[in-house]
Parts: sequence; C-alpha cells; structure tokens
Amino acid sequence: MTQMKYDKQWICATIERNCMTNFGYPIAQATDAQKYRALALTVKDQIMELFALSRGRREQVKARKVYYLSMEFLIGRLLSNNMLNLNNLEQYQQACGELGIDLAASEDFEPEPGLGNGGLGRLAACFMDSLTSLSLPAMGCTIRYELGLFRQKIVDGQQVEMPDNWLIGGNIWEVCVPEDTVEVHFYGRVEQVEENGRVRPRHVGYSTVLAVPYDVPVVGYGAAQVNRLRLWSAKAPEAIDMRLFNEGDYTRMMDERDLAEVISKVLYPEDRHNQGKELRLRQQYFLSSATMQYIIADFRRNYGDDLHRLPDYVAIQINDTHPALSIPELMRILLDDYDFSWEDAMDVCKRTFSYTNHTVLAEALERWGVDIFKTTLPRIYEIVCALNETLCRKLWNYFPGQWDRIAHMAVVAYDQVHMANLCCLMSGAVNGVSKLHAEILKKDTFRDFYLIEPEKYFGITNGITHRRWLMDANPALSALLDETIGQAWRRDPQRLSDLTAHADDKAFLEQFRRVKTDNKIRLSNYLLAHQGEMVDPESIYDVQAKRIHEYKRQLMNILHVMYLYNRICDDANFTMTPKTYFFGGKAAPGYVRAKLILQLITHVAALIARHPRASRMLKVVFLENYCVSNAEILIPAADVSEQISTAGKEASGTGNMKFMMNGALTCGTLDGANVEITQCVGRNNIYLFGLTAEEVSGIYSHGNYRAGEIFESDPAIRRIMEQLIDGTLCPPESKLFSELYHYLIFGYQHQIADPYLCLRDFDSYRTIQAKISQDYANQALWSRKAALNTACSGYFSSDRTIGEYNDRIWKLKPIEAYLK
Ligand code: 26V
Repeated sequence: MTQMKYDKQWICATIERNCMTNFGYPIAQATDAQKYRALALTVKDQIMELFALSRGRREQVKARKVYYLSMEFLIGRLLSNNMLNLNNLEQYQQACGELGIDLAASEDFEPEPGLGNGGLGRLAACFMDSLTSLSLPAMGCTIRYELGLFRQKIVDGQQVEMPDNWLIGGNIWEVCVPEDTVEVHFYGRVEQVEENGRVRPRHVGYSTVLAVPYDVPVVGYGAAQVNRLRLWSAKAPEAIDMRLFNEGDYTRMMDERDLAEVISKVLYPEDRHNQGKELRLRQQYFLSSATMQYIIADFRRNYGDDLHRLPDYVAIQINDTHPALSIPELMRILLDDYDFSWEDAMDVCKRTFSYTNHTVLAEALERWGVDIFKTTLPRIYEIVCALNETLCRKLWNYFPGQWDRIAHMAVVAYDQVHMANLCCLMSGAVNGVSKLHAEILKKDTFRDFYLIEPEKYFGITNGITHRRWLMDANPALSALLDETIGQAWRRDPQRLSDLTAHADDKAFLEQFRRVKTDNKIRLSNYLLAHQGEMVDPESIYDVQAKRIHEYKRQLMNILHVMYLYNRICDDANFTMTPKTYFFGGKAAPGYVRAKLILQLITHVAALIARHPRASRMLKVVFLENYCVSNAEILIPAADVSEQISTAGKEASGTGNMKFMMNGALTCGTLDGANVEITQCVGRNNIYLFGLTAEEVSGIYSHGNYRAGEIFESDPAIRRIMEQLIDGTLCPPESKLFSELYHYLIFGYQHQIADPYLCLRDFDSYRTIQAKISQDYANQALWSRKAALNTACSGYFSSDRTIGEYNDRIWKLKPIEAYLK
C-alpha cells in the first residue's frame, strides 16, 4: 500500500492540529505529555484511515477469519511499534525533529498496558502482530482490565505490589464501540417453559452485566492491513441504578453496580494455582459470552443467518482453557436461540474451536467446583452436564468398563468441572507449544484423549515477533543487519540466516560486539537512572528474566552466585571475568516461596556489594518491575540468557527466543523450545547442562531422590545451605531463609525435598557456568557464537508459528489472495 499521503508535511500539520484541537495549545507551548498525546493521536489518525480501507476489503470479499480468545494480551507500548509497522518511522522522526518533540522521551509518557502475567499473554500479542503482518483476517478478544498486572517495587529487598492504574490518563489507542454492547447474564435459575408446543429451557431471575467493547487497532508491517484487538469492559445496566436510586437505596445501588463492574476491575496476578475463585469464573464467562455474541452477530451481518455455516467462515482459538466457556456458550446460543439439534450444535463447535495448552503443571489445570459453577452459570452448567453425558457415553465405547479412566477424562466428575477435558473433547485441534511439550501432552497429560483421536494432537513451536523484539527493541543491531545482509530479513525473518556467511568476518564481528556493548551501556544508564545502580558494561551480562517460579529455578541460579562468592572469599588468588547477574520478574502476591526466593536474590546482591574484593568480580542486580518496556532494554544487552527450568516443566519459553535473536548465548536445560533452539544453532553455540526430561521423570517415578545426600557429600553445597540459616545473609534475622533450607534438604509433608532438582543439577550447572566465563574471555570466539545465534533465530519468528497454525488449523487466506 503506498502511503505518499502520510509524509512529513502531513505528519507535522496533523500533530499541530491535534495539539490545538485536543489541548488548546500550539505545539510550542504544549507540555511534554501533551506532545506525546498529539503525536500518538496523529499516528492513530493514520491507522484509522487505513483501518477503514482494511475493514472494507475484508467485508467486501467475505473473508474467513480467526478469533484469538485470551484472558491476557500483553501488548506493550504501541507508539514506536505502530510507527515502525506503518513503515513511517523516519518521517515521524523528522517531523518530531522539526516540531521540537523528543521522540524517545515522549514514549515514556505512554503507560504500558500490563494486561497479562507473562509468556501466555505476550504470545497472544506477538500472534496478533504476525497475523496482521501476514495479511490474515483476525480479531483478538480479551478483557479491558482497569488495573493491569501490579507494579512491582522492591522495598527493603522485598516485593511490594502497587496498583497499575494504566487507564487513568485515558488510553489513546482505543475506540469505544458502544453500539456493540451486549448483555451477559449471571446467577438466576433455569425454568422449563412451553413455547409453540415445545418445552424449552429459559434462564430467568438472572442479573445482567453489560459488556462494552473498546477496540485497539493492530497494524501489520508495511501497513499490510489493520486488525483489531477487542477489549471488553464490564458495566452495570442503567436499569438497576435507576430502580434503587428512585427507592432511595443509594448504598445498595452502589453495591450492585460494583458487583457488576468488578468483573473487569483487575487482572488476576496468579499464573500458577487455579484457586477456583468465583470472580475469576465470572471474568471467564464474561469474556466468553460477550465474544460469542459478537461473533454470531458479526457472522449474520456478513454471511447471513445460517449458523450451520459458521465453521466455514470462523475459526476460534482458545488460549489455554481460560476462555473455554465459549464452547458451552456457543452451544447455548445455537440450542436456545437458534433451535439447533444437540448433534448439530456439537458438530459446529468441534469444527470451530481449537485449543492450545500452555502448561503441564498439575496445579495450573483449571477445575471449578460444581457448586459455584452451578450457582453462577446455571444454564451453562446444564449444558456442560449434558455434554458430559454425551461424551462419557462415547468414551464408554472406547474404554468399556473402565470407570476410573472415564472419570479421569470426564468433563464433570467428583463435583468438579474440568476445563481441559472439555477442551480436548470439544475442539477440532489440540496443540502444545513446542516439540517436547507436545510429546508430553500425548504421552502423559492427555494420553487417553490422544488414544481416541490421535490425529487431533500436535505441537506448534512458539515464536516471537522480530518486529518488536529485534527491529524496535534493537535498532543498532537492525541497522548493522541491514548493512551486512540487506533488508530482506525485515519482511522474511528466515533470511536472518544470510548472516551465517559473515560469522567469520572479523570486521563484522567487531561491529557486532560494538552494538552489544552499546546496548549494555544503554541498560546501565537505565539502571542508574531508575534504580541508582551502577553496572560495569565490561562485565558479562548474565540475565534471567521471567516470572519467579520454583520450576524456573531462579533459586538454583542464586545458589550458584553464592558459590562464586564463597570461592572469591575463600581464595585470595581466585579471579574471574567480572560478571553481573541480572534477575527480573514478578512473584504472584500469594506465592510465599517465590517471594522468599526474590528476597534471597536481593540479599545475596547486598552481601556481595558489602565485600570489596568480591564486588569487583561479581554483582547481582534485581531489575525492578520487569515488564515489556524494560524487557526491550534488558534483552538486547544480554550476553547470556538463563533458561534453566527443570526439564519437562517449561512448556516452551519465549524469552529464550528473544534473547537468542538479540545475540545472547543460552545457558539452558533441554526443556521447552530450548530443544529446537539447540537444533537450529547447533550444540557448539549453546550451553546445555542438567538432566533431560526423561531422566527427570525417571527420578520422580522412582521416588528415590535424596537431596540430603547431595548436601552431605558436596562441601560447597553444604556451605551454601548453611549460609541460608547462619546469619550470613541477614545478620539481624538469621532464620529468614530457613524455609528454603528446609525445602531443599528435608522437604515438607506432601512434597519431596528439592522437588525441582536444584541440588541435583547444581554440579552440572556450576560446570557449564565456568565454561561460559572461560569462553567469554575469548572475544572472537564468543562473538562468532553470538552472531550465529542471531543468524539462526529466524525459525523463532511468530510469522513461522502463525504460518503453521494457519496451515494446520485455521486455513485462512491472506486478504490479497481474495483480490486476485
Ligand atoms: C495459568 C493460570 C492458572 C489458573 C489461575 C490463573 C492462571 C493464569 C495464567 C496461567 C498461565 C499459565 C500458563 C503459561 O503462562 N504458560 C506459558 O505459556 C508460554 C506461551 O506458550 C510458554 O512459553 C511458557 O513456557 C508457559 O509457561
């Protein structure tokens, strides 16, 4: 699409006009915040014009479309990403220069929409970017949480959660679409009523919540097309307000309003335990019901009233089980509103829905108690029970007499509703997010389901958008790539492989190193400005940034740092290449042990800082409030990427891909997508250590792992363990970390000692870490490996991932294909 119209002149004039019409100031007199807004509004003006064209084309050709449903969309800031995707960055830069707007400073006025916990939400955002850039018709649907994921402050070495009120100054990018408002019904009961000689169920006595949509446009690269991310916001209907208002019962009026509007108030900060909270169930149904009603309305507007044809035009992807109530919700609409037969309704569902699983941790598999389910969603509960009956009858044919097996696969069993079972039975495709993860699903988690419909189960390895994570986050490396291999990689990231030919080019490697150093300086400046922390860019930057979880083993990492500290203290002659260990990540507020691990990290940081000689070689930095915006600064600066989960536990990981693309070397276990990273980059260019997934599962099933024996036999480990309880770390409170000591060596009642095998893998981790330091000293060797990581990262572009989803599941045509 040519965009001659949107030249520097147009941009300048539009910024000027937006500043005047919105704030009543000429740009020269505007505050920096107003300048940001005038600029962002201008970018949005351009996007909305393109959106109108793009939507027109989609509707004209009656394109088939995918809806990506997710309780989380961690999109990050949009200003620079949108300018970049509009292919108009330079013109905007020039215009800003002319108007005296500091572009980089402007960006910091944009609040980050923190509408996700971690990988699952960020993946959804990368997918929208790729879908749109590949010209595929798509819509993302989620909740417009008023409070995103909490902001993390570190106070006295501990995590403190602060509210993330991101909407407070208004959201520039969204467009409210009040005419698409729908009602979502909760509670009440189901009555059987006779209508036209037929008895049918009717949901009565319910309470209504309005779902009001706000759309955020998503621009494809080169303005390929513009899709939408729809954010549903909960609002109380005016009717309840007025009734109680007139009765003079103001407090009850407010209470009822709050009960409705609390649904989109806050994102749950847990990504581990399914706590079975009613509010979370209401959020899930709210998203599911509002979205399904919209999908039906949109279908009828574009394709007519025969909903049997829904699967011809609509694919729905369920991001983990969180939006799975869409399935019984579609059943409800087809049965109750469109008179579908039970079989036809089931058939439409199976041909429309697909489900992606993102975790095999048992505690994260969603189940709902029948009691709250039935009370909150009475009609949906009936449908789920009827589905359960149909499905169990079918299972009986496969597994006659095997009650336990069938109960294990049932949608409703032992007073619980099992969401993953519902998804497996009712979707046309079920996928894992890496090769290893998909194998584990087939062999273990969903084994019985796989046996009955093997063709439905497969793996599609995750990806990340190279537009945000390379072009936008690392402009210096991008410019060097352009210079070295031309610009083809920007449209086709697989072309990053062209870089392989330069892996032995000394001059190129020199420049590659220079870029890395500059990015390390950029990070150091950020840390100085934001945390008053001084970091030496000459040191190795070793980074572990991700949610704090036992299985991700930040604990093993910090125990190893303690080991290095001890070596320095014990041996006056010991020296090592200076190394800075960076940690970033949030702990779920209720996850006590994760918070304690975080506290251990900050205490080890302080311990080292107090020691004059150790602090010359070793430093630990905890990056506060890890989020998309500071990840964009952190990742390009990393030399080493820590991907050290207990093998078999990390479904894929996507941070691993971002680091790799930016030329960091992975220190990792053979877990999740690390397996494919190893295949792409070769064993010489990655630092692998530790048990394999198979060995781990062997250890678990034998039940003979004794962490205590390692503690007894390895004096270095013993020393570290004792430092957890002898006051080394926190003299006034020597018992502060005794919980971790106990956890690692003795275990607790229902759990073995060291369940994630930190001590078991410690020795192997220590060895690989030493090798990393040694290799880093040879800068020529290191840069070569680093450059090869970038060169081999094309496979991990989410464009490839989306291509696979499309070929195997969605079968969409790029919009241009319709126009031929
Ligand atoms: C789980 C739960 C459990 C119930 C309570 C609420 C809640 C909220 C979020 C989650 C998400 C857990 C799953 C998840 O984030 N998985 C991550 O997905 C990434 C994208 O596929 C993948 O790269 C990571 O390996 C995987 O941990």
